[in-house]
Amino acid sequence: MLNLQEHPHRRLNPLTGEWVLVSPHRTNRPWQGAVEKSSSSSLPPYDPSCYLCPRNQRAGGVRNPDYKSTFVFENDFAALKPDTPRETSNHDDLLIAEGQSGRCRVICFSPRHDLTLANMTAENIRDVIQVWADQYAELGAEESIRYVEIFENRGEMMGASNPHPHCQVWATSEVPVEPSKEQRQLRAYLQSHSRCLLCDYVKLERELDQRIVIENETFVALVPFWAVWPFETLVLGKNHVADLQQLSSAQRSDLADLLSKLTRVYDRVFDEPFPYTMGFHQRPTDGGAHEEWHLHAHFYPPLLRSATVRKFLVGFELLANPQRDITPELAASRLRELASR
Ligand code: H2U
Ligand code: ZN
Repeated sequence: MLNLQEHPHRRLNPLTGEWVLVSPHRTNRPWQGAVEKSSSSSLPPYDPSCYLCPRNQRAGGVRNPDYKSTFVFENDFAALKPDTPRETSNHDDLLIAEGQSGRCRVICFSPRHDLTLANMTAENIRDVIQVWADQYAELGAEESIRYVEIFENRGEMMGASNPHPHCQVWATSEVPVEPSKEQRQLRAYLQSHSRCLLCDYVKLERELDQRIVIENETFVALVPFWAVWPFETLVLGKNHVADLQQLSSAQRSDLADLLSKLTRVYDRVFDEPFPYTMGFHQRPTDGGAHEEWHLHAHFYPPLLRSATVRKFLVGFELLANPQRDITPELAASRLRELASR
């Protein structure tokens, strides 16, 4: 009998169609690899050298306004530009390229340099959610924008360039790789089952109650059955909502409540600010109805067994498929225990 808490096995991610290898028996192996330095130093509420703090000058010379809550600006080093020619080139079906246009923006969550989602109030997080929804609508309404990706890199380990609470928005003229995979899978499931994959998934997880971390009226945070990162979570609505803009006022408050609780749980895992990349996947803005799309957010934190030991996707993971040792069920029970403190 296959025991998922004991025997090596692989699990299918139905959102991407990709597999992850789970090796529960391996959790006791010794570790003599890299130990990253822990980054907990207390920050001032205002840093005169921070390019995101109010009134300060950014690279390129523009000065930030004296903003009081959130602040959005065009990324001074944007990876995508609105006026790029969208031509394609194809050399013998082997060297294929397509011009990509788009826009990149930065959203500051707060004028306070020393805050994070975990120590902002739920009301302030709600203001941020409002800005996310507005940016999704505004950028998505542009003729050439087919997809809007909102994401936060938190902590030096994840490449955040600055501790000031902020996220990025990249709006692109094509649907990028990860949301494309999800779209294909969501569509195929809708066609074969006549129901939404994520509506069914959240219902099943709530019935089983093995991987749920926290939930409120509208949203659930759970460690997905197919999680790759040790403490990865998926935040999803109990009801079918396709994008941030469609959330009602009460649902936005519930999302703020959930994000506030989840980020606080994360900071308790190693009693240190918990690094992660998080971001939303939502309905493409290409004009399609996209009944298959169900708004959700992924949290991908790299930490493994302490604030200084991280997981790397190398070796077999880079050449074959991702692998994990601690089971998603164990990770969920650890997070759930921290949530109840
Ligand atoms: P990250 O911390 O996730 O790298 O986001 C910060 C972004 O801010 C980054 O994309 C931009 C960088 O290009 N930036 C500016 O737009 N202006 C600046 O003065 C510095 C950084
Ligand atoms: Zn700052």
